[in-house]
Amino acid sequence: QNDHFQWEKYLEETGSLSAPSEYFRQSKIPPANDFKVGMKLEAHDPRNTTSVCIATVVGVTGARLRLRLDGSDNQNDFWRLVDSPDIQPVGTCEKEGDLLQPPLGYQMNTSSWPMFLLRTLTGSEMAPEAFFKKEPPKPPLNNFKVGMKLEAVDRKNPYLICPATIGNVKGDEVYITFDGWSGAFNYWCKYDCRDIFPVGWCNLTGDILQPLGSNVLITKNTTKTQPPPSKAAQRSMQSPQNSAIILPTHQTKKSGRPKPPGCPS
Ligand code: MLZ
Repeated sequence: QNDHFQWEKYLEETGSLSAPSEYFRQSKIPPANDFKVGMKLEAHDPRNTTSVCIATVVGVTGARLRLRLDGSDNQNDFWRLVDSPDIQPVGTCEKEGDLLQPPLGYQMNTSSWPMFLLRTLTGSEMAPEAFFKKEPPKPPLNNFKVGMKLEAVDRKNPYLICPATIGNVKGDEVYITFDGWSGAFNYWCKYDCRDIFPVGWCNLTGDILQPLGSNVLITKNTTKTQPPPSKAAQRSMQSPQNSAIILPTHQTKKSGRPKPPGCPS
């Protein structure tokens, strides 16, 4: 855990506040992840959300599962929290009188689907009901403020959870920006969206929090007399352009980490 990003120093250096955990639609104590690779479950097809498919756990990361729909390819894996409403035990669909659907991009002839389904489920390990956790309730209001720090899924690289800042707030929506990265990864989402987490989430779940991008803009409060920290933090959130210095992050300090192609700076 220790070579990953450390919030404490960064919050202090930037004079910023983290968004309180009760602002998020996440459990205060992250849910236990008991799933094992190879287990099967039912999942809503992310590309066709009205259909429920059989999925296999192909990875476990923090409180999340890496899922692959049976009968689909390996290029469309997706990640879900263990308390996501998008996943359920095998048998749920049938109990509700629905039919399991082939995933979008089912590679074989549709007529082979019933037999495929039978084969894929026969002898497989089904994830027990107790592994699926209840989705936490929605916080009643959007309390996020511009400048607050958080951890957020990079939707272009959804396996990544990265240090982020609230860049804007409009009604029920928040604008997620990624620290040290150009705007290419930014997105708007609802304040109760399941892709955003309080500072410390990855540390608690064992997921890996990504390092900052290489363009970290540290904005510091330059007033000579040090006001009490909470106020200072508040102020720098309201007027972040007091003074700006570009600090190299630890990954540039290690020097020579080549930038991946197509990586915006
Ligand atoms: N290899 C990818 C990672 C970018 C991750 C950014 N996260 C905010 C890229 O350079 O495009």
